[in-house]
Amino acid sequence: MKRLNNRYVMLLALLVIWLGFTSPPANAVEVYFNDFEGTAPWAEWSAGGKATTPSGRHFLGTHATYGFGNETTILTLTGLPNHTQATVSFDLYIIQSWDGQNASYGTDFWSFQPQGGSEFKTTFGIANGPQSYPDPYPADHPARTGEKEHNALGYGFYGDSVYQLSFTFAHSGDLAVSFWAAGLQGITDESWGLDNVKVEVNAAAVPIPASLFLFGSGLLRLIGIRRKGQ
Ligand SMILES: [Ca+2]
Ligand SMILES: [Ca+2]
Repeated sequence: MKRLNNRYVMLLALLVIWLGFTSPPANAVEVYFNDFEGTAPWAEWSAGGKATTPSGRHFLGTHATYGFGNETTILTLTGLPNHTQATVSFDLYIIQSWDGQNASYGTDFWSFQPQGGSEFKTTFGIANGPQSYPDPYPADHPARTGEKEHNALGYGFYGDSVYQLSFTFAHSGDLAVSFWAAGLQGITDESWGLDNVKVEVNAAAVPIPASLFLFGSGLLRLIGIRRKGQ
């Protein structure tokens, strides 16, 4: 009886190890990350090179210090694993005297949109408000609502905000997402940039192979026979 118990435990342990090695991968798979600390150019971006904040952080933008103005950049990724959903996360730098939908100095729009998907269009304010973020435009919130960092980037003219944004959407195939701003005053007055851009997809679960079921049922049958024979 003792021998059977030992064999039973050993077979069960083998089964657990086998299942452990062949179980489906975690749902979210990181397929892209860029903190823009490396060497430009980055061909996956339609516009933007290495920009540097006064505090010394490197980020994506077309202007060396200010990033982007009233411009669009598109991130394109190909050869992704099969998936049905994507998540794009990033830090958004809102730089200097943005005015939200202030009647005199706005409206300062910023937008994110996956190709073929719905647009998230909002406004940000630093010098003036109200701003729409964290909701889509139009909505009224005080300037800087939801910022993650306050004047951390070292800009002089009204300062800066860092926001952490994340969008999850139904998606398959190649990925193209656009980021743009419109309505801004001059580049030394109001600008923006991207940092720590991460893309994750929910890679399809790997089906458990039929041979594994046969192996498992074989083990159980073996245990059953031995037990009966005892
Ligand atoms: Ca960076
Ligand atoms: Ca403005």
